[in-house]
Order: sequence, then C-alpha cells, then structure tokens
Amino acid sequence: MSKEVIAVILGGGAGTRLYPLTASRSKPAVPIAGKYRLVDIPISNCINSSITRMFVLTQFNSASLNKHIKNTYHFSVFSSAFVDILAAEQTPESTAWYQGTADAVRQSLRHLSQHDCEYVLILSGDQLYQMDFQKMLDDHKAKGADISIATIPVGDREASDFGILKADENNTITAFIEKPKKDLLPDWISDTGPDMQAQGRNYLASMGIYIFNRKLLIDLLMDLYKDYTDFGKEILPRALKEYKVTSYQYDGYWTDIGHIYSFFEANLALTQEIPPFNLFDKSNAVYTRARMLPPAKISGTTLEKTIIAEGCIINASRIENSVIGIRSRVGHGTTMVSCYMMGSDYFETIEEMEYSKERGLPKLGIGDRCYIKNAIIDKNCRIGNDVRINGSIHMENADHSLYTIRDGIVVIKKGAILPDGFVI
Ligand code: ADQ
Ligand code: ADP
Repeated sequence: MSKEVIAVILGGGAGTRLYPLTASRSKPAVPIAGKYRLVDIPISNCINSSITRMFVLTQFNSASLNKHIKNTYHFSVFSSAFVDILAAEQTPESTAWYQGTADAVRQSLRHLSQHDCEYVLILSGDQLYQMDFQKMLDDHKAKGADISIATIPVGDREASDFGILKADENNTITAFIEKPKKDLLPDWISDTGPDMQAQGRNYLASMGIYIFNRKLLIDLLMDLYKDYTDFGKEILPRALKEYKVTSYQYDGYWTDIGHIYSFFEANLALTQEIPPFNLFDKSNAVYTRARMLPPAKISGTTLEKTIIAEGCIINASRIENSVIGIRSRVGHGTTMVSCYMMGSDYFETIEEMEYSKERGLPKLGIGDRCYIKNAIIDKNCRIGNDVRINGSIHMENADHSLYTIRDGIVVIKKGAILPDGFVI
C-alpha cells in the first residue's frame, strides 16, 4: 500500500448542476449504475491503485453519505487505510463555507497534515473512469514535476466546459485557460496525435485530477496563493509560470458526469454490449456496500440492453436500454425505454402495500400499464398505474414539485408520488 500518497476527493460544491438529485443528499451520495454511489468511483480507483488513505470533501454532510462510507469501506485495524468525510465546517480560523476547490482543499490541510505523505492526489467526485493513479505518480516522479495534471484530448463541442492547456514536447505545461469561450478556441489547438485528430479531438483538457508535491501544496494554499480559492481559475494558470507543471495524457474512457444529461448518458451507456466503462473488469472492480439483497425476480418481461440490480421484482412487458436499481418493483404491462430507475431504500411489506392501497397511495415502485421514456426516477418513488412519462428533446426545461425536466430528460424527484393516470 502506498504510504506516499493521500487522496483528497472533491465531493461537490453547491450541487446545482445535478439538481434535483442533490436536493436532499450530497453529491457523493447520488446513486449510479443501479447499486453504487458517485463517491464509489474515485474511492475504487484509489483502492485499485493501492492508495488507501482518502478524504472526501463535501459541502453538506448527509447521514446517508456517512452511513454508506462507514458500512462500505472497512479496513484492517493493522493498516493505516481510511476514508474520512470532511464536511465544510466553521473553525476558529474560518467562519466561511468552502468557496471553491482550492479553498476546500485548504480547509482540509489541518486534517491532512496529521498524516505522513509526500504527494497529494486531488480528484473530482463526479467523473466516470477507471484509472491507475500509480502510473500517473510514476510519471510525476520521472519528470521531476512539482504538479501534474491528468489530461485528455477533447473536441470543439466540449472544449469550453474544461480547463484547456498547452504543453511542450516534454509535456511541460506552458499555458492553461479555464473554460475558454468558443471564439478563443482556435488559439488553444494542440498536436494530440493522428488518432485523436482523426476524431476531431484537438484540445488538451484538464481532467481535474492533480498530483501536488505535499510541501508545495501547503506553501501555495497557506501562504503564497492564500487569497486564491479555485485551482482551475486561479492557481494552475499562475503556478505553471513559477513551477514545473506537467501533463499526464490519459487515453482511456473518462467522462464528466456533473450534469443531468451527462449523468443520464453515462448510466445508460453501461447497458451497451461492451460498455466503455466496464463494471465486469475484475482487476478494476468498483466497490460498494454489500447489501445481502435477494436476486432479482423477473416474469413476462422482454429485456433489451438492460441492467437489473439485486432485489428487484419485475413484471413489466418490456424494458429497453435502461438501468434498474436495487429493490425496484415494476408492474404488469409496463414499458420502459431509456430510463434510469434508482430503486428503493427498503421493501414494502404485503401489509404496507395493502395499507397504501386503502389510502389510495400507489405501491413503492412503478405500477401496471405505464409507459416511461427518457426519465431518471430517483429513489423511493411511487408511480401509479397507467402513468405516461415521455421525455423528449422538444420539452422545455421545467421545475415542478414532483419532477424536473432538463435537456429532454424527466427527473422524478426522490420519494415523489405520481397518482394513477398521471401524464408528463
Ligand atoms: P469543474 O468540474 O467545472 O472543472 P469545479 O466546479 O471547480 O470545476 O469542480 C471540480 C470538482 O470539485 C467537482 O467534483 C465539484 O463537485 C467539486 N467541488 C467544487 N467545489 C467544491 C467545494 N467547495 N467543496 C467540495 N467539492 C467541491 C474542473 C476543472 C477543469 C477541468 C474539469 C474536468 O476546474 O479545469 O477541466 O474539472 O472535469
Ligand atoms: P439516498 O441518499 O439514497 O437518497 P437516504 O440514504 O437518505 O437515501 O436513505 C437511505 C437509508 O434510509 C436506507 O438505508 C434505508 O434503510 C432508510 N430508509 C429510507 N426511507 C425509509 C423508509 N420509508 N422505511 C424504512 N427505511 C427507510
């Protein structure tokens, strides 16, 4: 296990981009791929890279995040491994909440400095990828870098969403601009190699994954750059003028899932025959809580490109291109196309179902004869019979008490109750 590195996972700022999934939980706790939570991705990547000391920084500390981390990541008492959540807190030195990414890391230094390490690995909490950080660390050491930034070639469409940089022939970064406007892009084209150029990926983007030499990080955040609060906007563009900042180019699958649209696409991409993000890769396992749920029970359903998690009871007629999360129940005659159903936190007993029925409340899950397309259904929803949800790109963005529409995707809010015959 690497004693050289401590990882700091940026679990989420204000969380507005993934709203309403973050309305009642912190971003690291958002469920993905039917049975995991967002924070499981960076934590699993660290464990698979033999980095076993991690802090997760979050703006608000939910009971469910604490419970998840506590119940999932058990390490031997003889090891130094830990996953600790640091929620934005007020201290004698600071009465402010985390301002930006650098500010969040600055506030964690108090905790970090109690541990030995030579390098600090800073990760985002909202990305889907499988990466060996040891290779990046080897590269950082081999180049004698002060700071390394993991980079990936991107195309015109996405370039303005990222930090874009230029590097020389030794991969030393010579220029960095955070989220350049479209009209500036022509100045930021790099030679990304013939394969990438053929795909139109001509810009080198920062993946928001950084290795800092520990001493430099402390000096920068506590002294030299103590007034700056953001890595991408303020710290990195300045640091590369004074220190050796290198690019570690990554060519595997990596996607940002910080928006409803990208989150939805990344989940549904898992249903492809050979998905770019491979949950079945034993050497790159994704860890999560072992819940001891019963196997899924399915009857009369045509399943096409679909993932069904444990504990589900499915009687639908057809489910296509969808991810169905833990403990989901889907009634007879229902059709689901391109949906991410997160599932439920508990099973309703037969008595509870009877009680719900007497009060005219739909059962937990999805009822009979529904048609649901292009939707994310958050946890613990009760969707009645004959409900029709038909998300489409032609819909305007909207926010309703029971659901939100973003980029044509209908997001049913956590615990929402949609009565029989409801139409969206
Ligand atoms: P963004 O992801 O847009 O760009 P930012 O909003 O600063 O940058 O968030 C980075 C990560 O930190 C996210 O996971 C976010 O949730 C988290 N975060 C933000 N503020 C936080 C806070 N106060 N406390 C805890 N966590 C916080 C960044 C870089 C770009 C790069 C992209 C790659 O700035 O240069 O291209 O990541 O995705
Ligand atoms: P999430 O972060 O996934 O949105 P929470 O974590 O707030 O959800 O809730 C998850 C936990 O709450 C589960 O472990 C479950 O045991 C419990 N829970 C939530 N609602 C109920 C309920 N109505 N009955 C029993 N347990 C519940």
